Amino acid sequence: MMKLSFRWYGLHDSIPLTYIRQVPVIKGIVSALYHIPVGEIWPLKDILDYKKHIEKAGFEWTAIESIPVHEDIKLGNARRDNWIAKYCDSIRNMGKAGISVLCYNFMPVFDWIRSTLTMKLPDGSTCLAYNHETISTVDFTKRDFSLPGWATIYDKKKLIWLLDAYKERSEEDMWENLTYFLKKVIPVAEESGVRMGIHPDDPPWSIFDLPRIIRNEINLDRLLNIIESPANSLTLCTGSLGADESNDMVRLTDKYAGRDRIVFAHIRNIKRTGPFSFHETAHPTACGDINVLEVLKMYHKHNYSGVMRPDHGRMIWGETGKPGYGLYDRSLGAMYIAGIWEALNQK
Ligand code: DNO
Repeated sequence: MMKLSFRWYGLHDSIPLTYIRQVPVIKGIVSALYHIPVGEIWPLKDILDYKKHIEKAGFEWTAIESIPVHEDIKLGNARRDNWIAKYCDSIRNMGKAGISVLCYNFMPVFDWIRSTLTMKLPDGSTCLAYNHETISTVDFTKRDFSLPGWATIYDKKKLIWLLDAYKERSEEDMWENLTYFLKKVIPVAEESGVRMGIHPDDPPWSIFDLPRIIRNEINLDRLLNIIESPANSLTLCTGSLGADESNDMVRLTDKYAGRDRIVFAHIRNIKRTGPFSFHETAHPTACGDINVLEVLKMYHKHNYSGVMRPDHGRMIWGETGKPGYGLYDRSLGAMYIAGIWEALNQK
């Protein structure tokens, strides 16, 4: 049974679990311990308390998204062993708590990035959008450069320091550092009953000259080949990879679900607006360039039993909240996915 889930940002999320409970098809919650600083160990007790809270609301905690990977690990700095040991302890603890899916990413400095968080669509809703020209003109040498609001986890000084550090890292260095990390954490994940699913780079190309490697089929194959283990798997995100036209999401879903190397499915739709530019859309196939129906057929064909969630939605009905993570449009997305899944089950 595929586990349809909903991402929830914890006690500070403006959306309470009781609201998510009213979306009839949602069985699981995807979340993280947001109070633990990047790199530090997730204590078993904190995981168990949070899990209890989620279960009391009537859900299973189906996946952790994410335990962030410390920049020292991605950079291959001397201190990485210390952070990797802590990462391993967090994996052990989640395993002890009975949570078996871990999403993470290996993007340098930035997680997903957009040029605007409030692009207006013709129907009056707003969405996140990415325009490469706008992003390329951000000048980090200017003291007053600005990025969309959420990209402020680092202060400007630290950000510039990090960007400089990555100037000396090539894509091959990133592969080396990822391999080093996986060789240490995957055996621990195996022992702990945890499957890790790397999230692709979003968007799937280089930004600000940073080396980004999880962005196409060749590289996904390379990643999976580093360790042939179910614990070394994918979070397949249709909207991230699909922003690049050459990533055929139907075929890739078929391929990787067929090999049981997807542990977490992110269903998001986007519309490409030019080379290296796109905006996000509502989930249905007709709204964007991702054939969501065919993607779901592939998951169904391979009896996918992992976690799935509607990813980024638009802001509709006047809702305000975390960019991409409002309640309303993601709920519509969940209903759409569940409807298709039910129909596929009838065949
Ligand atoms: C964006 C998300 C990502 C994802 C991380 C996983 O909305 O899909 O932020 O959670 O990249 O580590």
